Amino acid sequence: MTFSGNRSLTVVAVAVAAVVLAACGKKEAPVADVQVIKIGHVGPVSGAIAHLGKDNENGARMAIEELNAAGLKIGDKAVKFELLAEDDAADPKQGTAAAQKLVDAKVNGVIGHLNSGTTIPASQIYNTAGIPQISPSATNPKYTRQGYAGAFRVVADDVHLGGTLGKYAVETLKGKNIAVIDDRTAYGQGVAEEFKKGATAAGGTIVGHEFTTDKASDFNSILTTLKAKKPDVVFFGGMDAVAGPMLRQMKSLGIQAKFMGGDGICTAELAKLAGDAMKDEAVVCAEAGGVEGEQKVGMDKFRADFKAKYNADVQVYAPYVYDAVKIMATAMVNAGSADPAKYLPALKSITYKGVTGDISFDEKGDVKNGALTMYTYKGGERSQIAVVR
Ligand code: ABU
Repeated sequence: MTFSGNRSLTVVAVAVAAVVLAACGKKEAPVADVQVIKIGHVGPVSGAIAHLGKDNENGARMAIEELNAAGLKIGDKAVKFELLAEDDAADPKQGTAAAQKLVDAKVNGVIGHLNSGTTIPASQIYNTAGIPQISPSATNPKYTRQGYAGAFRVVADDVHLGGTLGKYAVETLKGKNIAVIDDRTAYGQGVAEEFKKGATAAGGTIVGHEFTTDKASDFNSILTTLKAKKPDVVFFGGMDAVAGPMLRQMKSLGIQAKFMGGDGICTAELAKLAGDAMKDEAVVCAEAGGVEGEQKVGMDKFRADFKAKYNADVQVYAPYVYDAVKIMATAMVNAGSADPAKYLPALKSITYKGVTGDISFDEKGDVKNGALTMYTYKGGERSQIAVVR
């Protein structure tokens, strides 16, 4: 597709009828043209994973506030960034409705959505409208494989994530008989299939694959079926809101297997959702990004600042959203324009040092050299195992 739209900035001629009170009397300040740059953000801030949507949205808010405090200029104009935050409730239909609303509002760019199942259908709408989109967390590979010039992602995809976890299940956890469950969403299904490929290639045997939904709360039937196959590892492709109750029911049924999942379960909240069903080091998951060495200083500071500001721990992806907003703004500054057609080339070629690491994009729009961070849980807290590439 081409980005032909000559989207004019929402240039709000803010007639700053500012009155300067000087010692000698009142003087009119010069009229200032302030460009309002609209950044859309979409995630589920209602429903079962609202805690994750709020985490992402707060990451965006933090970045926007800092950009405005920095008093940026784009070209020779002072700018003010405005966040247009929409709720898609992790539902594909609500996702496309939110996307259309942002297009109608003439946003200059979009950060989101959180879920693959909403990001992929929404990306078609942004692409048609010529609006660049950076997803901070959708990991289904299809998102950046549709040939859309304006689709970017700052995290690794499910091929990397699922494949690495599958290999880990066999080579490190010594899993031989491996059971799989997925929630049939674009994310859950995709990451489970990649996990199976990775586990099988490493010599593991998939003894069963059962299915649930992203709204289910009763897993007794599928867990009973899988228990009969004596798995030593159970992998779940889905989100933490389902994984928590699933872990509780595994405990009730006496299933001793290690529990694994992708980034969707790898949250601060999972330990609370699972309660006493989560034994130390019995759960292994991976975030689709990560930093090591000196870069940890910036990430640690971000986490501390975030906690101080929102009185909440980072769940998973707030730092990635924060970086995504700053990357989009940096591309606008570099291009001297917030017109999508003008700043898109600067976004494609960006090199950016963020709190989540060094970010640049490959020809598809995926982050180059994406990392994964493997975690387990100890004492109800996420505990890092290793950063792998
Ligand atoms: N990547 C995990 C959660 C978001 C998604 O891809 O659906």
